[in-house]
Amino acid sequence: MAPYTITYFPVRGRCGATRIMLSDQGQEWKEIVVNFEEWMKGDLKKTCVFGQLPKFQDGDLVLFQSNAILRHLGRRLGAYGKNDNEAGLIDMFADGVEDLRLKYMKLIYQEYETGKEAYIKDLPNHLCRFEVVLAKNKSGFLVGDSVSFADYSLFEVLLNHQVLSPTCLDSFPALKSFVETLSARPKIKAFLDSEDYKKLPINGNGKQ
Ligand code: GTB
Repeated sequence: MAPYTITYFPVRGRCGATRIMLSDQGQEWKEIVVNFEEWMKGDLKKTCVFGQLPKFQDGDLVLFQSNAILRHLGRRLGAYGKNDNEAGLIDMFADGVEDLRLKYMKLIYQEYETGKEAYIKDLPNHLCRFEVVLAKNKSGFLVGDSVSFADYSLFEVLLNHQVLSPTCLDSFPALKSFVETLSARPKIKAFLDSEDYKKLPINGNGKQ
């Protein structure tokens, strides 16, 4: 039986990186899909610690907050660095990815019509931070020489940005290679090619 259960809306959204991570790590999980109508009844919301999804179960452990879920899986599956220093750096990059994700979500959910052009123009100023790190760390990962939860989070946010602006990585060779390399990892490739992945919209409002 799959030890993990994800309860979330029928979107990639805040579970995109978790699903990619679980796939790459050879894990199975169960999905409980909550449609908006069901959510609006309010019964499930009342049981969620912050009144929001995703909810993640690992046996008896129940977690909310997508980044706490990623960190938990990082510890559980050995994708949180080799030592405390690497873990600190991984946290730092994961928080940097979260900053970019929040900007992206603000665009998608609040400013898409009025702000898309300016967002894409400003995007290199954010992507260049990660480009520098990946160009320096020859392993192809953000930290050390193995994949971490921050890599999955960055990878997923970059996939979304390539949909928003297909050429956005053209001036960032290290980021481009990072996306190509992770996309080609056999378990990630199989997941990205799957109907389970393709059938889900990136965001809840249909914008991308
Ligand atoms: N910090 C939290 C985390 O990282 O997990 C943020 C979680 C969050 O924003 N959850 C949103 C939620 O539960 C869904 S993600 N919203 C319902 C509520 O607050 O009552 C974004 C999202 C928006 C809309 C849809 N949709 O319409 O299907 C799906 C996902």
